[in-house]
Amino acid sequence: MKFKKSAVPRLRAMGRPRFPFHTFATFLCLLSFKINWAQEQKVNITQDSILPINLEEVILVSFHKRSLDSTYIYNPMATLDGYLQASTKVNMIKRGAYAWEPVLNDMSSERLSITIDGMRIFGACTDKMDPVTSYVDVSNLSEARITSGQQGSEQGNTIGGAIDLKLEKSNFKPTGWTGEVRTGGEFNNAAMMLGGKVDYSDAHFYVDTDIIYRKADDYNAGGGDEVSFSQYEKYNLSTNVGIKVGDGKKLSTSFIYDEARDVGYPALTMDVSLARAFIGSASWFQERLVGNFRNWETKLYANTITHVMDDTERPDVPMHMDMPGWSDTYGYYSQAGLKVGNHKFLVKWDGFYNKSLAEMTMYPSDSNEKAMYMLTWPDVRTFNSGLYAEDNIIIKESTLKLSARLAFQNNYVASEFGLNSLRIFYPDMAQGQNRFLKSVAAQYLAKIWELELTGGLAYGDRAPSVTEGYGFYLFNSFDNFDYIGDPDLKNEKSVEGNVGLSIEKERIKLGLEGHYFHINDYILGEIDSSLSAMTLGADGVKVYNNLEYATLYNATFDAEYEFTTQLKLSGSVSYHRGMDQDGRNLPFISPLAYGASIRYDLGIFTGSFAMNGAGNQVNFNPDFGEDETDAYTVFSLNLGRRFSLNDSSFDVVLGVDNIFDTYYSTYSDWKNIPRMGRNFFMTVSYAIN
Ligand SMILES: [Cu+2]
Repeated sequence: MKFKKSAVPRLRAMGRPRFPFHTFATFLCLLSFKINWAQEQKVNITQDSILPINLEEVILVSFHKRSLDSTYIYNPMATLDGYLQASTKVNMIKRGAYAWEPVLNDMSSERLSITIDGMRIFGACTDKMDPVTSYVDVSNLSEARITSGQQGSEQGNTIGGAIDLKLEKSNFKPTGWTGEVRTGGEFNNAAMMLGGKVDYSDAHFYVDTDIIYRKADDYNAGGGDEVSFSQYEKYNLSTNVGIKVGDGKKLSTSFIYDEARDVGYPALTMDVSLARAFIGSASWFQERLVGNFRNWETKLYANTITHVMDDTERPDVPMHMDMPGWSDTYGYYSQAGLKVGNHKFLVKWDGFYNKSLAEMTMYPSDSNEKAMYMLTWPDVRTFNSGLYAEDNIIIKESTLKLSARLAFQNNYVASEFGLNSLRIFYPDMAQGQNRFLKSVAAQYLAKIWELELTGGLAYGDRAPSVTEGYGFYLFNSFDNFDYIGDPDLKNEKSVEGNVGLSIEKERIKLGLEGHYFHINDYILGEIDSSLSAMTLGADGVKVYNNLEYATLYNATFDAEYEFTTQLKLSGSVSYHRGMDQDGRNLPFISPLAYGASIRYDLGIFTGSFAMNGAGNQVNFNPDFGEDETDAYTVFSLNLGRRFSLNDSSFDVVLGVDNIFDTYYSTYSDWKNIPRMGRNFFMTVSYAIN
């Protein structure tokens, strides 16, 4: 179960288990159909006669929104991690107060496709300290689109699903100049946030700029104990420019600079002195292409990440280490839509080239001994290019969506030194390697009276990640083993099915949803007792290998009751399970989780009271450092007030998370680091329209 320390977005009608209902926020859970092919356009669920078919959740992330309508409240303090955690589908693995790692269908980074406006980007940390989501801020975004399993294959090869973070753009709206400043604070960890934006937009041109600064000290767990090394500091600035070149033709660019410094990771043995990203793109859009093709969009992009780990602040380090990492990605995509009769097609061609390099230098405490140098990611070049197509077929009151992706991937170890190091274990290892990746999916949705039924079947595969294929003595502090990759791993192949059922009748909404994955050649580290660890104090070495298969499934039930349009009660419960072919538990599988909230929204005044919790983690795996995490339940409360002036507005939000100062940790807290104790927060924002 998740809970977050910061003021977070939350609140939606159909709540859910790991739902941190405890903050002010909002989100909108929509089963939405992609009507607009163009990247900038928002999903429109009302206009088309077609039923929604993607089991897609759209979380409104933007805090620039003015209106406190029934589905939207904003809390300027919320982090992107907080928003994602508020999602019904996403969990977050925490190693500290910053840079949580998203989990979808009990699968994380290497099994997901996480993109920023369709751009591929890869973290530069061998220890997963910098998920893609840590390189953007709420101030950059308008929404996060979450799709499950192969429904996410539009964004790239994936097993668990996709999260696409949409940048916020004025997009030629006739708003003229607008601006906003916002600030907020949290008492538990003396966190502060200061942000602002200035936008100009008219029918032919727009420019958006925003900037945000966040800083936090160590937080206190429930009961008052300080969690050392949980501080962080972050800056982010971004700008988007768009020019209308002619009728239906647009040129747009976006740029994000993100830098975090002095980030503590209490659950790990090292911290981060610098995590920095430059993320840029240029795109061309035109409404008409040849024939009946419409909404043609082509984007070129590049991003570069620098990640520097630091153990100099830690006491009693047995051996000091320097561990910098770099990840550069260059990519493109070009897509267009086509409507013929009751068919709606989308065709997309995409590709990226990534360069991942990470070093480790170990300095023995005896300064007469030589420092040891190795490449933990041996300058691995990944080239991936694929073709994606989907067809949405409308048949009376139902919709069938068929989709497929075929991609080619090449991996190449560019460092001779790194290659020779890996050849100690794999003497016949080739320097380069080609793979073909495939995905096919069918998703059906039908509406019968008030009942909405959906079901899907899909197949997809993925190549091993850089870590799984080429990692060299990567220490995992959770299970205390060094990990080594295997370049000859087979692709992981998933067969999945999903079913959903929802009823909406007058004031009641009920929903039931289930996902099942049978994954052949599931990649997991296994102990190789013939090898000895490099890291002092480690228990041994694990090598990534293909299990025969693994099965993962989850089911969620949620319900909502509307007393009046202003007062809503919602709740949910979810069950998750993940096992290998021998019935052995997989690591990081959620226990039973639940949540409920009551929410009041009168436009100028809003309030909510929420509860969430989880049962005992009965199905844990000690081989991966897990133990039985205890059950818990936490509560939160918040209140918001909007003051409207002439052409500006002023918002104040007050709240308290973890009201009873409960000491707890969840199954996804690295090494059981406790979550934040009672936390009062307050945010203030002022916007000029
Ligand atoms: Cu790191």
